[in-house]
Parts: sequence; C-alpha cells; structure tokens
Amino acid sequence: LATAAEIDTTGVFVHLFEWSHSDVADECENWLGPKGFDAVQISPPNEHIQGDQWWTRYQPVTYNITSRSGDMTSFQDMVDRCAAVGVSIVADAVVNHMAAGSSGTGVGGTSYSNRNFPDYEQNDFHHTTSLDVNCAVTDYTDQKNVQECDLVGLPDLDTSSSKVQNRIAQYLNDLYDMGVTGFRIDAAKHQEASQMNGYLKQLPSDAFVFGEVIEGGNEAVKPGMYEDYCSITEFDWAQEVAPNVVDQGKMQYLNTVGESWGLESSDISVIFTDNHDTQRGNAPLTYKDGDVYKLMNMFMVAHPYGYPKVMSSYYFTDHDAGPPGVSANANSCGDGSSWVCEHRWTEIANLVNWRKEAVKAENGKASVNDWQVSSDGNGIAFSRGDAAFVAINRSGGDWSDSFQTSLPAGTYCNVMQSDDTSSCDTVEVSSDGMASFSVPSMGGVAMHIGAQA
Ligand code: AAO
Repeated sequence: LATAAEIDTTGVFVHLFEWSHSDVADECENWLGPKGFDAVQISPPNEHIQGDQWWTRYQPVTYNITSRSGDMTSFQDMVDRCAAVGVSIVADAVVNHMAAGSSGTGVGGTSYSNRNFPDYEQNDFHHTTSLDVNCAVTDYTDQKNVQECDLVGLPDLDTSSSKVQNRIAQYLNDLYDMGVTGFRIDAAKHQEASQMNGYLKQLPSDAFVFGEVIEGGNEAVKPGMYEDYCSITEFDWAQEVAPNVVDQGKMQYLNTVGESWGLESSDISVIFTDNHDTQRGNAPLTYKDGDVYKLMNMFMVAHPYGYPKVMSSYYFTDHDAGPPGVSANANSCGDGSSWVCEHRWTEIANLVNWRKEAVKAENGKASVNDWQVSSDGNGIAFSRGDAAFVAINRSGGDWSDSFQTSLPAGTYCNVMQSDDTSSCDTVEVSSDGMASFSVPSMGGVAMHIGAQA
C-alpha cells in the first residue's frame, strides 16, 4: 500500500487538465510541493476510447490504468513522487457510464460492442424496451429521466445493482491502494445518491470524495441530496462572485460570500472560477480574460469559503481540441499556444502558502477581519486572523493607503510580487498593525507570517 497524505480541504488544489503522469510528477516536485498545494486533480486515468478530442477521456472502456496521460508504471511513479512532497492525487472517476457507440477499441487495445464490455454486460445498464436500448436524458425536472437514462448517448450503468456497485468500489479501492486519496465522481448527479453511496461506503473513511452535481433552477436533482455522502461541486460560487469582480465598484460586496448568498455550506463545497466544461461553455471568466480572471482567483484562494480548485488549462479555440503535443515542462507554460499553467501565475501560486498560514493560525475558526474598502468600491483588503493580510485592487489606477492589518510588527515580503525572502519587495508593518503602501491597478499586495524578509 502506497502512502499519501489525507486531503486537507482547508488548503487549495489544482486541476492539471490533461497533463501526462510524468509532467504531473515533475510539477509536484518542482512547483506544487514548494508552493503548498494540497492535491492535484488528474484527468481520468483509466482506459478510454481512441481519438484526439479531450472528451474521449469521459468514455471508459475498462478500468485498466492506461490513458492518454500514461500507463500504470508512470501512474504509480506520479502518485509516489507527489506523495513524497506532500501532494495528494485526486482521480477523476468516470463511473456513471461507459463508452458510447455500437463498437470500438480502447486506447489499451480492449474491444467493446454496444453496451458490452469486459466488466459489464448489457443487463448491467439501465434499459427500456430491450437490453440494448435506453432512453436519453432530456428532462432535468424528472429525477428518473436524469438518473436512469443515457447522458449524451453514454450507456448508463444501473447503480442499483450490487454487481455494479461492487465493481466501481473495486476500481476506486484499487486506486486508493496505489495511493490516491481523493476522487471526483463525474456525473454524480446522474446516479441516485444512496445508490452512489453503495460504492462510496466501501471506501476507506479518510478518502476525500466530491460529486459533480450542477445545480440548475427548477431541476429535480439537487446538490443537497448528496451532502450526507460526499462533498459537492458548488458551480454557483463562480456565477455569483464573477459579476462583483467584472463590474465596476462591486468588489466591496465580497466579504459576505458564502451560505448567506444561497451557496451550499462551506465545508462540503468545492469551488472554482471555471472548470474544463465551463471554460468551453458558460464560465463568466477564464484565462482568456487575463487580469480580471487573475483577480477572481486571488479572491478565491484568499477568502475562507469552500475548498478552492485552481483550473490549469491549455490554450484552445476549438471546443473539442485535445491537449498540445508537447510536455508541459518543456518551457511551454504560458507560451501562448500550448499550456496556460494558471497555477504558476505568481499572484495565485503565492497565495496558496498564504492561505495555509492563515488557516494554521485561525485554529479551525475561519475569519475575515480588518475589512477595508477603497473609496470607489473597487479595492478590498482584509486580514485572516493575525497571520495573513491581502489587498486586491480592481480599479484602473493604483490604490495608495494606510492599511490596518492584524500582523505582528515586522518586515514582510509582498508575496504577490515574490516569496523569496532574500530578494522580495517588502512591506513594513508597525507595532499598531498599520502599513502604508500602494496596491497596483488590477493587482494586489499580500503578506503572511511565513514570508518575512
Ligand atoms: C461526446 C460528444 C457527444 C456524444 C457523446 C457520446 O460531445 O456529442 O453524444 O460523446 O458519443 C464530456 C463532454 C461531452 C462528451 C462526453 C463523452 O462534455 O461533450 O460527449 O464527455 O465523451 C450535464 C451533466 C454533467 C456533465 C455535463 C457535460 O449533468 O455531469 O452535462 N459533466 C461531466 C464532465 C464532462 C463529460 C461528462 C460529464 C460525461 O465534466 O466533461 O462530458 O462523462 C445544465 C444541467 C447540467 C448539465 C448541463 C449541460 O447545466 O443542470 O446537469 O450537465 O446543463 O447539459 C447554468 C444552469 C445549469 C446548466 C448550465 C450549463 O449554469 O444553471 O443548470 O448553465 O448549461
């Protein structure tokens, strides 16, 4: 049994979308470990259909560990090397359905035919008039339609069956035994919650699980139905927060973001500015929006609500386009044509250890204090306990002020610029906690007790 740290949902994790196992392993050692990231969500590691599109990964053929990201050996090497630097692996588990179509061959060479796979026969899938036919998900106001029909033509596993539950549990436990401690349950909304629990309850209790359940107005299936069994994706966080970052003068309203905004409870909510679907759909902001996007990520990582997941993308214009054919570690991050690597943007990356110091000092009681707002409502500043302070400025001009912090007197790195204590730009905090500095337009200033010059 490989060892990996239990996932700490007060931290921050990153989705390295479509990264290869060997690139993820390098990134853990070179970047994610030192910057304090808690975990990496990887693309589905199991055998999928052939093809260049990114979404081939969401059509399983077997649960063998072989995929565009690499084989079993590279997978185990990644899990071990990440665990060694304190970074856990969250596997994207595609277990609601199998591959579509009348026949095909997976990337590992396994053949399948219509609703027939090595692990499942036609009777293991939901069906209607005959074993090889099923209805389509068409009506989100009807729970049975959502959970027993096929999502975009993908054969829907009958999760009421104990055979199916046990096979899924076996797959997830195999991953756990290899050192994977977290799971994203893809299309969890399309499985009845207690049936999903039929396999989740077979996992060790320290596994971190979150279900992909998109809240939709007037829909029959709600995130709340899953909360007894796992954490959930809180898609509304981005929808509610983004207008306050995009529109002028509204940053000032962000201090109360959380349950009072109608969001699910903080301790079970995974939040993100965008994900691999919404960045190709209705995400309010993505990497394509530049600085405004960066500001929203800064707020996400600094503010205590939810378990933040940083999206790390590749450049795309074509919705279906698969990942670039070069390694993310061949100096291709941020080159404008291959990997975007949002998680390496200084202001996002250096706030991860900032959040860690804040959480450590808060002792389980998340707090936003010293809330300060600029005169135009575009600038916000706050402390987290007495360990961390941040100022974020969304206006077109710099914001110069004297700020109240709760930090002990000292000389701190402005970690938005650099966390290198031997060369960073510094901020002086006096014995009454006051500090005078200028917050750059469309940027920020941040200090924490772990980075003192
Ligand atoms: C591909 C082809 C298809 C082909 C199929 C089979 O594209 O043309 O039929 O193969 O051959 C991914 C791709 C699919 C791809 C699939 C398999 O996105 O295009 O199909 O791989 O290769 C629903 C589900 C949610 C799902 C989402 C895409 O509830 O679980 O659709 N996401 C996951 C993955 C995703 C993946 C799959 C599932 C399948 O993250 O990458 O698909 O494994 C409303 C509903 C949501 C619904 C959306 C989209 O959302 O509430 O439940 O998600 O619509 O249909 C506002 C509203 C909100 C609304 C949202 C989006 O926020 O409040 O209600 O807007 O419009």
